[in-house]
Amino acid sequence: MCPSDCSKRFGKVVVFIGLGANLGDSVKTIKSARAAINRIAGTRELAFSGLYRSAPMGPADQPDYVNAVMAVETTLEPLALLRELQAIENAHGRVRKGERWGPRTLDLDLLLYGDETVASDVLTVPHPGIAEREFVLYPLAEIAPDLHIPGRGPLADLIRNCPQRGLKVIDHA
Ligand code: A4P
Ligand code: MG
Repeated sequence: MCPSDCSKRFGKVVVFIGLGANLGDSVKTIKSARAAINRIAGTRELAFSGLYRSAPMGPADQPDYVNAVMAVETTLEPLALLRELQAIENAHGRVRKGERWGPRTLDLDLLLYGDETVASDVLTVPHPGIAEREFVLYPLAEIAPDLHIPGRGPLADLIRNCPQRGLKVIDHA
């Protein structure tokens, strides 16, 4: 017989991934990362937001960012998925210089993993910045307006508390 938590262990989980880039051809990189995420075993795209441009959060002496949010369903556990995302970052020329919020060719953040919370040395889910970042909240609302963020509340409430400051849609797939 199936154990009580079998749907979580054997089923698919809906996951939201934040994509960001601000070095090189950022639009091309985001599109290439989307294709690479679709090639992860047991993982399939459900929705992809428009591409948004925004001023950098953090050090100002870096180019504007291109951001998007992608919904997938996956059979992978959170840590296995994080490793896949980091491999895709690396394959797109990501260099980690240790500078907080410094420029990067590609950043893939695991924003939400179903309604689970994860708090370990290497992974925090929901992503700690999810509630304050316009470049996450607005693309998220475009593809999942009714979302509830574990521990933070309805996405619609978070959006109300996060006015748009120069975020621009630049492309729709
Ligand atoms: N990690 C923990 N939780 C997570 C998670 N939910 N998703 C750990 C992904 N990684 C997670 O990440 C550092 C470590 O965080 C990883 O080794 C992983 O184990 P990193 O990608 O190597 O470094 P980082 O991205 O510089 O750090 P951080 O603090 O995650 O930065 P953020 O939050 O990703 O912010 N401005 C605009 N306009 N748009 C942006 O997209 N992005 C950033 C980076 C700064 N400014 C930005 C944007
Ligand atoms: Mg990151």
